[in-house]
Amino acid sequence: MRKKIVAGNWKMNKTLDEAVALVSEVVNMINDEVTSDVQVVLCPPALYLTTLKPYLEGQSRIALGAQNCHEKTSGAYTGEISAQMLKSINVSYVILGHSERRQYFGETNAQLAEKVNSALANGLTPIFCCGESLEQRESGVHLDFVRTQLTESLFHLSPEQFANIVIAYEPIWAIGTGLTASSAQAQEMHEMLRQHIASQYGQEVADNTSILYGGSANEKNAAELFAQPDVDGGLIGGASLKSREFTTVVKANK
Ligand code: 3PY
Repeated sequence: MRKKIVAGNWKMNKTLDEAVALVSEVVNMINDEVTSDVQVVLCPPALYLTTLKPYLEGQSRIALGAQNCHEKTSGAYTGEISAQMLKSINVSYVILGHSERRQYFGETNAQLAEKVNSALANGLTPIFCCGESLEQRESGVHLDFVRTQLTESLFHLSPEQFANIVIAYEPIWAIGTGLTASSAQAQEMHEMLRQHIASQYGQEVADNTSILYGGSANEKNAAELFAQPDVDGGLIGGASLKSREFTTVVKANK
């Protein structure tokens, strides 16, 4: 049985005080209101992870994640953070390959394969992001493009390693634009992704892989997106920055 997951990608937002307040509120609301077995992952800026950790003590349903890591374990990489460092402060998840990292920092499928390796070697669960641009969708190459992202960054893994991967489909045209894929568009892509995983690793591995939808998912559209058979949750941007909205999205993943 695959896990239902709702992860909040805070991106480069919040001061420390605001981050502490948001985590405290989210923990209280989730504990008071969420009855399902959904796994919640909070991904604040890396700078705050150590400070926020104690607020999640004993909260097995709420884990911490980072938004990126470097592919090397240590060394002369000024300004970077490694998977080993994240593990040493007990972070559990790491978002890899968000389209903003691909677009603004030039991350490639090959580099992401190395980041995935480093994350897994250090016991982190990668939330691997994939997704096409509007031009790719309009020219009909979107399914192939996203398939290739998985093939080139993930398909060197063994089935045992792949079992630790979470996928997040985030169409670039729906990120920060207020546009969302329709539930039918999301389902079409997620179904294709699951088939693609099955073709490499077999149906059991594919059926056990959590595939999240991201890209302007919010409290209004989450329930319909999460109701799709191949949508196992969400990677939530703007709506994860407000405790009430985020909790409503988490509650929608029944
Ligand atoms: C969005 O919701 O826009 C995101 O990019 C989530 O990662």
